[in-house]
Amino acid sequence: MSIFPRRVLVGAISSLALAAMSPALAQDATSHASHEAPGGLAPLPAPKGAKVEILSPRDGDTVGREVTVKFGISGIALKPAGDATPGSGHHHLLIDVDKLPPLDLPIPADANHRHYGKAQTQDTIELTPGTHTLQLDLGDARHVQFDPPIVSPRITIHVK
Ligand SMILES: [Cu+2]
Repeated sequence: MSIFPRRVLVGAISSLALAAMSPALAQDATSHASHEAPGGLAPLPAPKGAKVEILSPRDGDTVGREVTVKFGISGIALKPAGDATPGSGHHHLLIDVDKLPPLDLPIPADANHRHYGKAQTQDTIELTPGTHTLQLDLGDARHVQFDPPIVSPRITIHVK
């Protein structure tokens, strides 16, 4: 005599009703009624022929850790930040920046985006050994880039 194990067929799987009680977020959204783009600053048109250029160092140069960068400008006036003379701007040095910042916002001010709001035409910066890129980017009185941006070629330098 053998006892056959009885097969238990589970015919139906009862669904688990997870009663998730999500607390209602009572957030007031009325302040978003007149929503604007985060930047919203209109870039000024770049004067025809306006140019900026890194006069030194030169592309491909090997330099020491302290590097004096000389800024060239033509076809547009150099003015301090805050001076809204039409057709003028001030230099910004972009260090190791691959992509230009948004056009409708002031250029960020940080270690990689240096402002020369006193209309300086050069700066001595300190870099770590290795390869770095430098690029000039002109900004208007509000530190906003032009449209199209007035930028120098991006140069690569090697720091010993
Ligand atoms: Cu600036």
